[in-house]
Amino acid sequence: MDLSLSPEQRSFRDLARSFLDREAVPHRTQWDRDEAVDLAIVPKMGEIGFFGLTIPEEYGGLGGDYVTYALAMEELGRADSALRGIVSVSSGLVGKSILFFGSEEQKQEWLPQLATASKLGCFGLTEPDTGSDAGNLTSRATRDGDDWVLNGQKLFITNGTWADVALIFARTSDDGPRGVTAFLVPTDTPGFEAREIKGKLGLRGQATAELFLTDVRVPASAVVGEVGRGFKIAMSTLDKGRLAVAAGCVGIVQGCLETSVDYATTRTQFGKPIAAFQLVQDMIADISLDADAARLLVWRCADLVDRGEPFGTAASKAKLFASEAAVRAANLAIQIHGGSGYVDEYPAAKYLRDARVMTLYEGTSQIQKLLIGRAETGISAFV
Ligand code: COS
Repeated sequence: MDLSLSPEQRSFRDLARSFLDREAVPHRTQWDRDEAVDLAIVPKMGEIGFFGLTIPEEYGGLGGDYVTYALAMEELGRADSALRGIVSVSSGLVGKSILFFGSEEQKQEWLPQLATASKLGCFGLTEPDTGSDAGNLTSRATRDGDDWVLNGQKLFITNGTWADVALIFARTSDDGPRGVTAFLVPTDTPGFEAREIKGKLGLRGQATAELFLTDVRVPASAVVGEVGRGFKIAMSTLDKGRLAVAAGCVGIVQGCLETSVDYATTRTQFGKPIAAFQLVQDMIADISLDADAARLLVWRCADLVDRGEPFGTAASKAKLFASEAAVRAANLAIQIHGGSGYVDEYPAAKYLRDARVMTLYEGTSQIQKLLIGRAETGISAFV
């Protein structure tokens, strides 16, 4: 499905697809089994422009638009969501926080490295006791002379053990969300420790970690934006993050469609391809419809971002619909593949395992519904 894409947007999408079909698709099953992608692909993805797509040229990026970003995230989701996560956390959540809220010095130091993937970032918001209720996080930053000293724990942090820099959200006063501040912490700072979480259902090729901060000392220049404004940084960055997750989910739905059509048109039962059975076409039609609907919600949101319009609710709708659609599509893809869908020789099982977290992270489906409900009614169900 193409809708008013420019030649440049099509050409980046085609470049992304051919790169990923060559460099990622043949290896994704093994990476999934090994619980680690081959990190040699990361600088290659940096060269193609995945990490620098929406970073301005003056900071080493391509200065591209968000529709192109959505196309790139879709291709990553179709190929391997573990790779999509590495890009959207490092360049999306961390890079965008620095770009929109950081000092000139922070931009000069970190953006060229994040844009080319010579350095990776991780986003330290979630804690063991605060997931959805991010505004009540308990990690602390205490002023000590010109420095800040950070203590606390973070959980489920994508890129945690691979990152060179962590964007850590910590409490600088007891004022709920208004007492949270964002800090850029190089991960080789004494007292910073990352431990990988093993045994995940999906996204197994991606490093997910627990972070421990014990008397981590950073200078005042590590503060991103203003003291006490960290929650706003997290929330507005997550709005764009939700767009990236949604676009990745479109890629999962598209991948499920392609593998299902391929399987159903070649697998024969009762003397004909199973695609000739109406009940199989019913499932393929559902996946195809979800692909189009999710993609249109994603493109609508990306277009709003490109035009400088408010897009938070559109991002919640895209993320909610696309993530639920990805789970539905992967489940149907397994049904179409029968027993073959249950083993990793075909991609359907990995699509389902990877899709499952998409309705959880960067705001659960329930949080997205409450954000949409608040936007429609003007009444907050959070208080
Ligand atoms: N952009 C900019 N600012 C925002 C914002 C956004 N999208 N959302 C909230 N804010 C601001 C508010 O305007 C408010 O600012 P003031 O202090 O100036 O009034 C401040 O943040 C606190 O807002 P509030 O207390 O109303 O919080 P919300 O109700 O907006 O947020 C939810 C509550 C549950 C929606 C929020 O905590 C959330 O999104 N939780 C999910 C977190 C999440 O996605 N975690 C997964 C992370 S995986 S990396």
